[in-house]
Amino acid sequence: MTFNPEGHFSKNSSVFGLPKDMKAELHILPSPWEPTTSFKKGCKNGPKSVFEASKQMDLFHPYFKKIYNKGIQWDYSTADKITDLNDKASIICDGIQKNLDEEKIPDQKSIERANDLSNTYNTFIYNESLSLLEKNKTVGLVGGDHSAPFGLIKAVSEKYRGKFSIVHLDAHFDFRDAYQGFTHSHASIMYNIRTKLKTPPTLYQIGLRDFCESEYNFALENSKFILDQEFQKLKFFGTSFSQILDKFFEDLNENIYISFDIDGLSPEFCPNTGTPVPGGLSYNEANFLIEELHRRGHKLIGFDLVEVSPNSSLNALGEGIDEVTAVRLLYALSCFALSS
Ligand SMILES: [Mn+2]
Repeated sequence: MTFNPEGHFSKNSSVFGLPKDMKAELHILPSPWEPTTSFKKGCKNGPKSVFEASKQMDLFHPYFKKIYNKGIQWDYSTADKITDLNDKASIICDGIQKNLDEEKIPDQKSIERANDLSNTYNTFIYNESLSLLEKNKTVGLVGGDHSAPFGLIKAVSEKYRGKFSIVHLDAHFDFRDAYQGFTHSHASIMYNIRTKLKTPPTLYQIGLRDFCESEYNFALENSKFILDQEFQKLKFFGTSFSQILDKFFEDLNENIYISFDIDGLSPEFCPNTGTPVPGGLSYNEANFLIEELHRRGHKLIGFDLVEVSPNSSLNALGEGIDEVTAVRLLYALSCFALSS
């Protein structure tokens, strides 16, 4: 059967309604991983809701056109293995967080066990990513919380020997050293990238508007960043978004990895994410940023989209603004990767 993107997508189709057996240059790893989420849970349901929402989208892209013909595969088997691991780790992490809430000191053994499970998870994602990268596939990851892509970034970093930049969209720096005792917490991903990789990539951060002083000081030494307040102020005084990007990205490496925490956007586009913060980028700005990086000749060598939580009160998944927004960004990122 030939695939007709304007026809009806069968129930059995894969992500974006594409055929399941399609030869694909891009592989997406769905990761329902969120044991260390500290405020609102729910991003473990992100991959499923994004997958469902992807079937309601038209494939023809106004900028990237019909690049989907290069193929996108959704790796179904990954999610099952991660669900098991996430359930085990969550029981331990929830206990630790309950202790902290009651102002009790959590026992060190539990923290060690939680960290061991995070390491097992990271190794699994690292191995999955590495075997795909060795076949010259590009890998994207849909989380889950922001600790989810560490293994992927590590694998990409080894393949490119650190010769790339990470573009990080987020309301938070994610520079916490072991948040709540968890070395691989959702708030520590960029700290771990900068301190645990042999050849860490350069880091460009945008959307930042909720952080502690030590994270800010760490950022001064470890990344190029623009605080959301400064960014909004520049716009109020009439600097265009495109001019802001010109200056911010002037020394960006040709090869880039995009790490997209959905809470980098204004919360109207992600009301159910774990730690929403007022302010941030609009959906149109994020889309423009993705297209603009392609237009400037950058190559997208990997990406993640994390912290997407569906509205749990909706009966059917894939119909809330969180996943409807996320899936369009996922598609733009996928098209960018396929065009690289
Ligand atoms: Mn984050």
